[in-house]
Amino acid sequence: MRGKFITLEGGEGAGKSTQARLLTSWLHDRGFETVETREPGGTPGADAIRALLLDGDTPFTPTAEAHLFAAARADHVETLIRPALAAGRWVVCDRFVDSTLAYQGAAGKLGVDLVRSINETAIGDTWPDLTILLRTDTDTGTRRAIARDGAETDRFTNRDFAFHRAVGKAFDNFAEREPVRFAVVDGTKSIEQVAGAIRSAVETRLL
Ligand code: Z5A
Repeated sequence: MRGKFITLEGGEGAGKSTQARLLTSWLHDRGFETVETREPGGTPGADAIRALLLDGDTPFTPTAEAHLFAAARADHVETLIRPALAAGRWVVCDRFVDSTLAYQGAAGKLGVDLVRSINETAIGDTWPDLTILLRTDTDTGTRRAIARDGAETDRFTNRDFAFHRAVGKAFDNFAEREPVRFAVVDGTKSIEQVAGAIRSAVETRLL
């Protein structure tokens, strides 16, 4: 039987990596075979593109940037996510296409429709069964990221507050439009409270 595909979305410092780890371990304890992964990245090819996108100084046009995220995603979906699901594994992914729709599409001004069409061949029919949106305000997310990383930033962390607010608003819109795929969780609560809310969403929607 095909496994389930769960993605975690939200702004910077929302707690996605922390919750991806906790959810994967909870699913594993319940007897599911699991794969924990993240975007951009997750395969050697996609990780090489991640380095270009996040760590490198090379400038890209917005359209080129959106295509690079989609190229990394195509490699990730074809070589890791789709085979894992076909083998019955549950895949937990820290960020996926909704991040590109929010960052490059809505906040980056390319537009959600164009970015969606750029991603169509990369994703095919491999859309998430459940997307957990961790809602936090920009201040909380930034404070957490700074407490963790200090002054270290990447190309996206460097954008201004208005950009990050637009990202948050875009995620809210996506969740409103697709209430069956999205579960919205208050990411400002404690790590354990957030983990509990995510487990409830998974139990209600997928088990
Ligand atoms: N990006 C894009 O533009 N387009 C795309 O298509 C994709 C990505 C896929 C990826 O950066 C950047 O790429 C991202 C968007 C862009 N940039 N931004 N902004 P990344 O992979 O390096 O990082 P990130 O995805 O933004 O995640 P993050 O900053 O690492 O945050 P997080 O995973 O959501 O949070 P965390 O690491 O789990 O937690 C952060 C800290 O807070 C940590 O010390 C935790 O212990 C703490 N924490 C977590 N939860 C809590 C709670 N509940 N209470 C208190 N403290 C907490």
